[in-house]
Amino acid sequence: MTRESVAAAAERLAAARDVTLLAHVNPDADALGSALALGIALRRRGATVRVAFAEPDRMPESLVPLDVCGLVVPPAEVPAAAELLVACDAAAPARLGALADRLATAGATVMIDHHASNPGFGDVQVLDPAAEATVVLVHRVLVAMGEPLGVDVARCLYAGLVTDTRGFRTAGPDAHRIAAELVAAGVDPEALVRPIMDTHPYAWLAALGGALERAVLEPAAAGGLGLVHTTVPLADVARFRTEEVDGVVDVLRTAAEAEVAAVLKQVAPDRWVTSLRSTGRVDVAAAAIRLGGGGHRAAAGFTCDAGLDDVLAALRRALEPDIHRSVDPLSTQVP
Ligand SMILES: [Mn+2]
Repeated sequence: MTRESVAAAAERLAAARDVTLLAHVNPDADALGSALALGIALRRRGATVRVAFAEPDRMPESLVPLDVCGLVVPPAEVPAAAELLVACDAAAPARLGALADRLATAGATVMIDHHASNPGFGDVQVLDPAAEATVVLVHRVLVAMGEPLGVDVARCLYAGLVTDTRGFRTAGPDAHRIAAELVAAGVDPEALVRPIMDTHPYAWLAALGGALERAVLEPAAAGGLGLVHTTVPLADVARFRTEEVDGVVDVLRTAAEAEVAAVLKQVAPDRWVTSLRSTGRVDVAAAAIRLGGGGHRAAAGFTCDAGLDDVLAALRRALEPDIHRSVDPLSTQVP
């Protein structure tokens, strides 16, 4: 990523009167934190601002406190032709879901993202796979705009930073320096982070216990580095928030015998959204891309329309070193 693209993004944003900021579908703290941090700063400057995402139909409950200005609007309120459209943390246009068509109709588009699988899109592309989170790039843009942070913007940035780095485990020196700046701006890390990362309804504990009980270790998978996988059934996906369901993989990944952890979430009878994690020796983004998904080397995901056994078979093949060149792992995707 170039200094020029950050400067170009800052210039467009500073001059904009009306800005539409989009997060990816099923937005996480990095996507919404990025969009809201920019949105709050731009609103402060007097611009008309809205933040939106195509689905689901409401904000993740734990992230609602970040939207102090009430910037999030339903997708129906996104203009058909936005003046300036900013895509945040979306690895590809398709990650904007039903709002991806707004890229073509917008007066100008800025893309801010840190996914290695991002092919590049938009008029201005702030894309840096070395950045730990998209909020790191948003921070650079805000600095280039000469914007003071303020506690509300700082909280949005911190939320994205702490979650995408799993509590700063994957954060480099720059990200730690940014964190120090955010705390100095007034962020209370424990008060901010606990509701986002460490708070679940009591009923979730039993459901989590079930998911862990169903865990299966396959030591020979992933080229002998090991795969541990489990499922979250439709009833639990429907009953609990993404804050609960998406946390299962963080427990599963602690299995020492497996390099790769996979949680298969049933979102419809024959539709599974799979979260993949690795400790770094296996590139799970490469496996996810083979299965139509994407992500990062150590954290990725894909969606499969198939029965559970077929999804698992496709996953095992996608994780095998070299085999993907001779076997199409998608061949069993649609039964
Ligand atoms: Mn991110």
